[in-house]
Amino acid sequence: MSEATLGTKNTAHPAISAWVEKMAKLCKPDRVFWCAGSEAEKQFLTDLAVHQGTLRPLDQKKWPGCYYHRSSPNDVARVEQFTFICTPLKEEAGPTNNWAPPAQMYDRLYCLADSAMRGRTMYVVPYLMGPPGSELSKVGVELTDSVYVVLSMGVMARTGVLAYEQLGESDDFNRGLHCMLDVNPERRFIAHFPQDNTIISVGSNYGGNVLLGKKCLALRIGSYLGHREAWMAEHMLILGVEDPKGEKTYVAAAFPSACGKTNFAMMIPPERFRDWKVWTVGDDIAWMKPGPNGRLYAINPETGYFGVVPGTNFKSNPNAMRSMQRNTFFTNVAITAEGDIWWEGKDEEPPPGLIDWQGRPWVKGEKAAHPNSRFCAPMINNPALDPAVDEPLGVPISAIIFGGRRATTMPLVFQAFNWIHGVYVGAMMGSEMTAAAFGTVGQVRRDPMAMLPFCGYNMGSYFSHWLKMRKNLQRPPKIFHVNWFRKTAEGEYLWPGFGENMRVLKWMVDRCRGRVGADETPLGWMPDPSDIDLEGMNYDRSKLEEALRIDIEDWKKEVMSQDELFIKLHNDLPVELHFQRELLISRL
Ligand code: SAT
Ligand code: MN
Repeated sequence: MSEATLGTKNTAHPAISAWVEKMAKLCKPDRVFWCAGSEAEKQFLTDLAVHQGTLRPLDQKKWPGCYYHRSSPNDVARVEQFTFICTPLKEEAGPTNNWAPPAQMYDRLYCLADSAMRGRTMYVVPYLMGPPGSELSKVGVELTDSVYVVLSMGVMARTGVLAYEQLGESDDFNRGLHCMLDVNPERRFIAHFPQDNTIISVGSNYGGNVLLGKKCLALRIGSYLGHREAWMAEHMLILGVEDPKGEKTYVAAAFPSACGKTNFAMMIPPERFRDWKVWTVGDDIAWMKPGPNGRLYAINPETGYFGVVPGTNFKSNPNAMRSMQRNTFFTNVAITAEGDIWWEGKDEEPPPGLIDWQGRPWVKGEKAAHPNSRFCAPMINNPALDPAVDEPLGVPISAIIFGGRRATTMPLVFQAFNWIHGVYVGAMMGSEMTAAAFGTVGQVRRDPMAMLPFCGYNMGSYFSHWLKMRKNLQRPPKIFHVNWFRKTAEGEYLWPGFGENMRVLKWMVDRCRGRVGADETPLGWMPDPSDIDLEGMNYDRSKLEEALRIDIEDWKKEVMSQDELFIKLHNDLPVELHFQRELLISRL
């Protein structure tokens, strides 16, 4: 393909054509570039980004196909305070979301977008979330004036003309508009219009705010659509555990951000489990729907990993390290003049002449990489990528795992008595604030199902939706809660975590397959400590007993502290959750 034909209009779809025309009229770009998703196009856009200074090639011997990007220092993370759910009624967005009336927000954002692309190019990025041909997959079209976004979308989603094929003549596609503006936090909004299947994001260029297929479509709009269409959009990793006989069991797990979802999704079992294998389906998002045999099936709508870099090394997550070895974009890590990169927690010592994420010579004691610096890597690089990732039906989920970062109270693992109890357990999920985070140390920040920043409608209705889904499942997944982060009074971790989590995962798989017993406790079904395989591990069984201990006094406090969430959501909280709490109190 010659450069002249790159970017030419590539669909006659009436609704797409009309909408792009309308947005182009508003934003007034010098040029509209229609992305087709070809290799030639990717090369052309990469060269352009390098020429513009948006991307910088890394040392291509060491980091083939990898590029460096530095963001504005004020634009390094998601912005919950500027994220809006614009449903016609405030109650539809619920008490956990920022809300604005749709008409008012459209006015405000159209005003900001007016002429915003003068002198710039508007890229039209058609994309597909999910495997081609899957009933669960969704089509989106993102309009953006950022080449970095176009290229990152190419990693994270199936972009290009294949999206048109999935769409056919249907008008059911997500409309996403992204304008960088001057990347100013005062003009930064991430607005969702669920009833129009529309997203408008302005004033940012950070992944979670601008790769509109990810949190915006796959979770916020997705959860709204799932409620309407009887499926589930969840902030969950999906992995497959293969036992020595080759039998695979799939689990989905929800942990709040920064609790090791990517590490768990890419886990390498310890030596004792060398005949076992963990396969990654996804590390962040699961779309799930009842399927054959009354089971819940899940797809990963994404095609890449947008992971936190600091702390990632060949010990903590070898498969993530291999995933980012080529064709990866690194944002806000530290770099050298030779195009090598470094971050806190990398295997090697910092190289000489390091430039920090803000472009200044690095000074020891200062952050070299931003704590939320990211890699954007294609999933096909992952040596443990499950071939079923492209399966249109998805994979059958045997277990759903909830977890948080809790220094106290929460035992290493327990299994909910049933689905309704499990929904209660997921709804009360949370992390304890550490000294580094805002708030009081030890206070629990509730993050129901790890969806607090991502649920695109009323959280109470979202719980009801979870409860209703049970009716469409003859064989619902078992629900578990884990906590890898419990500490002794002296502040020492009771469980080593990382690959050793395989031992707990095996117990859960065995539970799903009816191969191991459990003790009934006030919290749920718990393992007899002797049922957790500790062989080949330099670890004291008394620590495991401590990690599994139920402290009744702590649990009384736990139940009391759930008041805050119950009061916040009381208008729409399903009664089942009240009853579950009462039952827990009576068991305690
Ligand atoms: O910040 S992002 O939403 O892009 C990533 C995450 O928090 O999972
Ligand atoms: Mn996430």
